[in-house]
Amino acid sequence: QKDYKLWLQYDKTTNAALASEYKNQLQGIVSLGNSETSKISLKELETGLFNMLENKPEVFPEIKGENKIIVGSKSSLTSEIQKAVGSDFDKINEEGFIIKSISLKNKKHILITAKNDIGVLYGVYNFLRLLQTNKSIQNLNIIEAPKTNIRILNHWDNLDRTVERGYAGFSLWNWQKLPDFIDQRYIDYARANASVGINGTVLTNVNANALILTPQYLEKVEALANVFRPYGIKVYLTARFSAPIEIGGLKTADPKDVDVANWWKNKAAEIYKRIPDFGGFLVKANSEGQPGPQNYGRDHVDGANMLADAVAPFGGVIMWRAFVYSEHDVNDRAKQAYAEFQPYDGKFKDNVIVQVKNGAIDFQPREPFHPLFGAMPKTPLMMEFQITQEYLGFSTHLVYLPKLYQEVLESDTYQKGKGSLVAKVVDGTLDQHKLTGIAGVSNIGNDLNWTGHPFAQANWYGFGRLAWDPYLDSETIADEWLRCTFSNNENFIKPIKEMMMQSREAVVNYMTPLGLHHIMDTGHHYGPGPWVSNLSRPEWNPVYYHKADKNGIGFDRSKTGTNATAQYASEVEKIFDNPATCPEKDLLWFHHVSWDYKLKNGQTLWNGMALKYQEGVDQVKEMQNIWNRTKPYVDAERFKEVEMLLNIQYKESKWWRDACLLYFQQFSGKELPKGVEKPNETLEYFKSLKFPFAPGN
Ligand code: BDP
Repeated sequence: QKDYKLWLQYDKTTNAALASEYKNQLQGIVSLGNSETSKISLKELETGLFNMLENKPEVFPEIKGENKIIVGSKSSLTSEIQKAVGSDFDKINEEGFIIKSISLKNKKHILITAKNDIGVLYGVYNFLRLLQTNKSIQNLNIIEAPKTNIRILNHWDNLDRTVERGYAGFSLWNWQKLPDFIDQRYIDYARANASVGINGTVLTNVNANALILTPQYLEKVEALANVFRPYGIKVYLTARFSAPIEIGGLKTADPKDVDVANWWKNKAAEIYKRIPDFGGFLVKANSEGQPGPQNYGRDHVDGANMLADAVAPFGGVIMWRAFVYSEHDVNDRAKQAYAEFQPYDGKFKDNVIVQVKNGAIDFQPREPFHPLFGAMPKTPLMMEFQITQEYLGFSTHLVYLPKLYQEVLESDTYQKGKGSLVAKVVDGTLDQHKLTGIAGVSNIGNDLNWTGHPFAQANWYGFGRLAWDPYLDSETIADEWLRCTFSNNENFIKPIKEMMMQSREAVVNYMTPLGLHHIMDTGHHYGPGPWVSNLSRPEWNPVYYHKADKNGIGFDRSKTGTNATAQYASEVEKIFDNPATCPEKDLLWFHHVSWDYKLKNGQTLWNGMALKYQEGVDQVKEMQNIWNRTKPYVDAERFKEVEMLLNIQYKESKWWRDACLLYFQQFSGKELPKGVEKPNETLEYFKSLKFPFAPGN
């Protein structure tokens, strides 16, 4: 099955001129290392070249003749080759690589090298990508290194193999058969991650189960760690804060209690004995009912630092999440993480990194960047993106997320003046932090195609690429991914790339245009539910977020409202605070404006909003048209899959448009403007739809 192979299709190079250039320059492999990782590098090169060029490359133990591809880390290179590399090694870090056309005794070769074997493997994938994307391999001089240290997937996988917010089947981890049964998928998973530079995986849900820390499960975790290690991937676990009580037999989990601290120290020692390169813990504490230090009158710093001490002797890291909001302060949920965490700046131990979601609410189709970015200069902060599409149509809607990621990463926090991009917080350059990272909540399950939607593979791929380099352009990434996954044919690439690039704006338009947010139906977040108002916690209700009434719509977070805008640097605050300067895409996030409010295009807010909903639907229709024209360039199976999924997306986009407009119309009291299709159903009908078995709950 083609889509199992992800972006590692290694299809035959059909361009004859290029194929002969490649064959000419790649007359065999010289492989200099013999670690497990080196063997993977060699095998990958052999597989890639064999498939793309259709002849099995010969492998040599040493350099003979010319036009060889030489692979090996620095220490395996002869002094002559080292000389050819010159000072390039100084330009890369421990995971970086060099791909270079070199000349040895007047013979040309291509060298892939790095300080370590894992860098060589990254170099191999990068090199194969050149061929996959039909680039020239003459006069190569590529020097690359990842810009962040921790490039990690967060699996929200439960021990019973259900996946919270997972829409691609069950968890990959078969805990029952581990450690003895090593599913080939574990290896293929590691390979796919390594190919985009992902170097960590949190195996378990942030809503954690303490059982994972018992010997019975640690043995299984160890088996996975052994599989992932040669691919440069470290294993991390979520730590349930109350584990000392639940599995340790203690009466408390108070972080200031000596027995508790010792329990965690011993637990860490036990884990590191099995898994010497264990990455550390990800912790969700005192958030949405999870236990934490506040249960004992302590704070996040106490909790994080206690765990940090436990893993510090082994080089472990604590990723402590800032996703907190409490039912006791319902004035504005968007303000709470900042209010709680910002004062802790500088108080965490060196091996703690605070993990912050991209926006202040929760992975919405669009959110302004989280105000914590840039606001805790003395604390390493890592980005948390969601790859799984909890609020963006599950794995049914085609939404290219790197566009969203890029929008956040290139936002300017102004915390140190103009140019203080979120990306600079994330890569540590803004405040000179060594510990850096990007996390992505995984969209992977045991579906044959891994991610449910063939195009959701692009979100996994693109996440990895941006974690490696947060400054990459999402369009470049889409181009790469399409070529590696489908075809190099321009007749395919051009329209489909455009389709991907507009897909994110389409979902914003048909779900939550102009800064609306969190109006999905309740619990499962499937479909529209702007009317929901009966949940126990006010800030779980969509009505709390849109605040529609006779006077208008939107959440006033400006000075006249909750003053959330004051959490941003003054330059940003000023822009967001004034409806006239606030970007219209964020208007209703920050302002409650009247139905007659004039938008920049001259439309009233009501008309403009209705037209945006319609535009979203039209965009999906256009995506269908574009896809249908590519039939000649795609294998029948993937063509059909995407065709069917786009049909569902189209239906659901209309559902969103109609349900939301009918609901909001009750308040605006206005007719739909010309150009917006009339709903075929009533509001009552939409309200009556119930989905108790929606996936991912
Ligand atoms: C929300 C999800 C919930 C997660 C929570 C989190 O609805 O399932 O547990 O975030 O990130 O988006 O902890």
